[in-house]
Amino acid sequence: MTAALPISVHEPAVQEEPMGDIVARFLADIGVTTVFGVISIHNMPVLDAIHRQQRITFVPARGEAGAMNMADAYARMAGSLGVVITSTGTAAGAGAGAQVEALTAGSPLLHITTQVDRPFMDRDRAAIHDVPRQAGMLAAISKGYYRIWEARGTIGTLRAAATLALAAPRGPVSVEIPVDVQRERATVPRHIALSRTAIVHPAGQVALLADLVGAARRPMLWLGGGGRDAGAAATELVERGFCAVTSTNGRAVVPEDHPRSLGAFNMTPQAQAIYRRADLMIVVGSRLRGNESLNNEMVLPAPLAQIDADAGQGGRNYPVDLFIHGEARPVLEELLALIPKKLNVDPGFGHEVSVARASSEGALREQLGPYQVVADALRERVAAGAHPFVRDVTISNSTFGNRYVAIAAPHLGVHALGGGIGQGIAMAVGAAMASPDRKTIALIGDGGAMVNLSELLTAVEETAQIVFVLMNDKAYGVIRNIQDAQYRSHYAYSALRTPDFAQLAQSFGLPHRRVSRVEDFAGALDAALAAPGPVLLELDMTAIGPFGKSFSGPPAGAAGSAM
Ligand SMILES: Cc1ncc(C[n+]2csc(CCOP(=O)(O)OP(=O)(O)O)c2C)c(N)n1
Repeated sequence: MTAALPISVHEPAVQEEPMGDIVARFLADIGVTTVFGVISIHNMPVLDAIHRQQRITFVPARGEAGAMNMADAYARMAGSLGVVITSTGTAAGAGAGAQVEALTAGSPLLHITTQVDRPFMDRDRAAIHDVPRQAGMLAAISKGYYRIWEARGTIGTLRAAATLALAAPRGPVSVEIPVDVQRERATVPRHIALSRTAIVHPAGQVALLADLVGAARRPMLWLGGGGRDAGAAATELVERGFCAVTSTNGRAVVPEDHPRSLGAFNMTPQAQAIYRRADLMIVVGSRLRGNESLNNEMVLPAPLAQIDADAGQGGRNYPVDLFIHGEARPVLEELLALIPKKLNVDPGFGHEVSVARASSEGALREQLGPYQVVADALRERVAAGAHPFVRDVTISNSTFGNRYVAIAAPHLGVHALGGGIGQGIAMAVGAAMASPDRKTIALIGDGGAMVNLSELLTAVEETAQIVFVLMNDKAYGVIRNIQDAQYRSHYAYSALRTPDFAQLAQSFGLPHRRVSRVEDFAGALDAALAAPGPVLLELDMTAIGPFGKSFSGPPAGAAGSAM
């Protein structure tokens, strides 16, 4: 008698699939749940597969710039990979300004764009949608750039791109997929997962930093966006005796209301007096940006130490006594292990910092005039409600939104770090998609709103939980103030025809309320926060009147204005 052979039925490890399906499966397998973009003939194989597979929510934006801003804000809010899919040529170009913002802010973004068919690519043969030097454009605005030449390379290339985007220092990575490659089929592995890369900082360096800390009586931390993951360690350093200050991108790395922190009041005369008193500053993951350091001429404490995940940033903007190439969290954790539980620091310094902070806030309030009421109403609600707070480039944000209105955690603040107006509406949509349980508050201007108005429709279509607070002065207010200050009030090109926002919102199906008296703002804001879906809350600044003191850009260092 012969024993029956066991019959083994098993799935083959690999099977042939259309390339678009491979891309869609890759994204879902690595945990992507939401993708933003605009459909086009050159990306339809991928978007068709995303739709068929039903594992990912695709948010159709009205334009590529908006889609890019949405993916960027989503990534900042979720702390994970943001994904945007565009088409080749004009479409990839339309997203470029917004991708520059993602690059500036170090957002982990995967930009999947396309290319014409391979025989026409890079040859200036006038194929539709072609731009002959697209690769150069993408390389210039990306942390990394890849092209998928053949479908069998899809997984390897996408994995490399996503890993690079997520590795510190994070940033947007672009991948071009020629449309004929998207139509190919290939066999690729079935089980996909991403590995993470980490920087191992050199041994012995943190001990040198600990020596500096041991010798300091008034040590400070300057915390930037690179410190966002190091909140617990940074806050512990503050508890042990450090004082802190943050950049705009590093807001809330230590709690913004901590008595030993200047918050983001980082350039006031009071802050500068504190820097002159401090005897050590450790700069953690910050570029010390021009508009936050008087173009690097603001005097910072000595010695100055710097921790950064980007080796090339070492000493770039300020000469430093010690540079540690590493990631903020492991470096600060090692530092904590090397220093005492209570530092031997000047007991009065924390008090000086509290006074400087209060005095900076008081001076700011003076400048606001009637808008104190608006600033206070937002300040009372944003952190308490853990609302995501998205900010365009406006007078209201450059004065109070970027520092006076506290946020509850670093990821809850999204701001156009590169200074480009018009990104707030789309960023609010991306933030809201990442945070559906909390109402996102977006503080925007009428000038910025006009740039990407169409994305209000995306907000309506997605029932995004957003209150848009629109500061409508019917002008490019910042520009007008600069014209007052530097151009003898010659108002060239700064007046702005804006639509009747009530009518516009009605046609969009977007609830709208106009506030013409500041006293009505807090109540209107509460009603908007309580309403489902997006709401447009317009402040009629022409009725309310001007700020107490005009804001005409951050004070400039010798290199000129930083606006
Ligand atoms: C993309 C881009 N274009 C132009 C500018 C120059 N700019 C800086 S502020 C500003 C005005 C913004 O107007 P608005 O949104 O109404 O805000 P307000 O200044 O009135 O507070 C302009 C045009 C810019 N920063 N970014």
